[in-house]
Amino acid sequence: MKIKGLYAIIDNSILPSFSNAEIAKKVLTGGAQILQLRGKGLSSKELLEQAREIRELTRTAGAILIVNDRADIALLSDADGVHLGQDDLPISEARKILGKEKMIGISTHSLEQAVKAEQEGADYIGFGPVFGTKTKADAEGAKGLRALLEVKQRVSIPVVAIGGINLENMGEVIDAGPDGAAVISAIIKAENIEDATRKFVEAFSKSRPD
Ligand code: 3NM
Repeated sequence: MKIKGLYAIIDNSILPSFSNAEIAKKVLTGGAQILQLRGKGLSSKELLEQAREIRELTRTAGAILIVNDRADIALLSDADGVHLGQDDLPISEARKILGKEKMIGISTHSLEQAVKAEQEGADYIGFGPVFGTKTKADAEGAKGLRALLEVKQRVSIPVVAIGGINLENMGEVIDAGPDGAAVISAIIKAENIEDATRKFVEAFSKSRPD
């Protein structure tokens, strides 16, 4: 299982007319192979139920499922891993819950954090926000493509670019060399979620045919 290509983040707080499972079905239909369930504001019970439902969908599709923030929910839903923020459980503590088999990713916002995450045993990092974004209320200022390139050159674990990525800027993001690109609003707010997903997946597969 590799973190590579489109990393679709499922968060129906920005599209409440659909459930997270419904959005997951759409992005899977569009060909996404990595999904993260981001359940900010959900109760633990709701998040676990949703994670289990989306686990079944991703298993059938042969896709990776990562749970945002919650190592306990990742374990209980048998997801493939957890994605941590800088203020969540430290990687070493999350590892005690998840063991070596599950993936641990962490959001980073500087070269220092990226290097530290690798030293601490992260399986992959998110880096951003590359561009300005309104999706994350407490996001830092845009870091830009040059910073992304620098991070990619300095760490050997997979780097997933995040923040303000859309179909217009996807090409230049890919040129900066990340292993993956995480997208929320440009997929979930698209008129046709399946089509938008497909275009992101294709943008990667055209530039990185392997
Ligand atoms: N994390 P969109 S930016 C969840 O910088 C998140 O770590 C970020 O949403 C970080 O694709 C971000 O709609 C929001 O810009 C990404």
